[in-house]
Amino acid sequence: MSKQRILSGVQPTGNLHLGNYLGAIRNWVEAQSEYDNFFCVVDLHAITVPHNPATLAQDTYTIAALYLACGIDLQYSTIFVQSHVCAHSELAWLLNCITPLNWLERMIQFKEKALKQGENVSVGLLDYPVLMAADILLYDADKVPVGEDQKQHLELTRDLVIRFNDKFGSKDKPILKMPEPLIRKEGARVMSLTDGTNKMSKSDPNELSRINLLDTPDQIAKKIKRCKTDPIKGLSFDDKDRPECNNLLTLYSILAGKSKAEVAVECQKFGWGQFKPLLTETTIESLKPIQAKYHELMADPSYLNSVLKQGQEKAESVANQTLSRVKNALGYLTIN
Ligand code: ATP
Ligand code: LTN
Repeated sequence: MSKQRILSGVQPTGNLHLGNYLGAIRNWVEAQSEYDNFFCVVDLHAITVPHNPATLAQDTYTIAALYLACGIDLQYSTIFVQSHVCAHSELAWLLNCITPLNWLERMIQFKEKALKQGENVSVGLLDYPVLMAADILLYDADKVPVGEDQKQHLELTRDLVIRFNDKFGSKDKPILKMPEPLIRKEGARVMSLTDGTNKMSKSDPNELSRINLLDTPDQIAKKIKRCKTDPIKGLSFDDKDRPECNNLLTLYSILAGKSKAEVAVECQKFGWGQFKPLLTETTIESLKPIQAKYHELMADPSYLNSVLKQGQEKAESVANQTLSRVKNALGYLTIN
């Protein structure tokens, strides 16, 4: 039997942080041998908020290199850049025309990001989930591994599949494949270091709120030293009044590869003065191999170029077939 297909992506909108790693990429890496995987750098999504043209290309390279540095293996996975495969934009347009406007207006991420943009909200920001649906559906993905924040977008994708297949397919001949979200419990929502009730995010203007995968040991030490804590003695998980404590213990547990129960026992009598150096050391050590591999890859742009070129070809061959299927179902004229 052929393997199930996975598709996921990250936007080149800044440095990858521990939330992106633990919520998404680490899970891609762990499961990759069981699936046929497509991982894209979603650069079309990156311009849905104001962006800097001078850094977009470099940021795209960085994310692709980090995929490899985190352990994405080309034996199992294809890495490509979203804008290199035109079918993404084209399918997004076709899906736009069957998407009710009010489905998009109620997306939480849209509402949150629109609030931050003030006057300057683009149509692209509203349309973001439709482009994401196109990314997923072009590859007939079975599973989409993402962090908790993307759950609503996956639900919209699933609603679009039902709507499209109802209108243009038949029960025994669905045009689009129904994808499932793959959201791991641990690490699905890493919180900000400066506010345990907000998710860690690339777009938070406060650098101290996140640990980036490429942070130096000094930066990591500084951020953990300054991170928000509480005055309660002893450390424990799952106390609703201690979101920061839960977040930092969770980070430690995942990065140290220890179970929650082990960490609960180890840290129950700790004060922050004892715990913070431990978390600092663990974080620095777990990021070291990723950083070393990243710098090695960035020193050889021709290799990275060839990876992305091959990725483009492989992605195109799958995506174009789906696009033709969709266009046929919609009744478009074809000429040979
Ligand atoms: P932005 O702040 O620009 O929206 P982001 O930090 O949310 O960016 P994305 O590129 O939107 O990052 O997300 C890439 C992947 O990382 C997605 O699967 C997303 O669910 C996951 N992710 C992002 N932030 C977190 C977080 N704090 N905890 C767990 N997973 C996260
Ligand atoms: N919206 C996602 C990024 C993204 C994505 C995708 C994830 C764009 N297209 C397709 C999974 C599958 C985010 O993490 N902000």
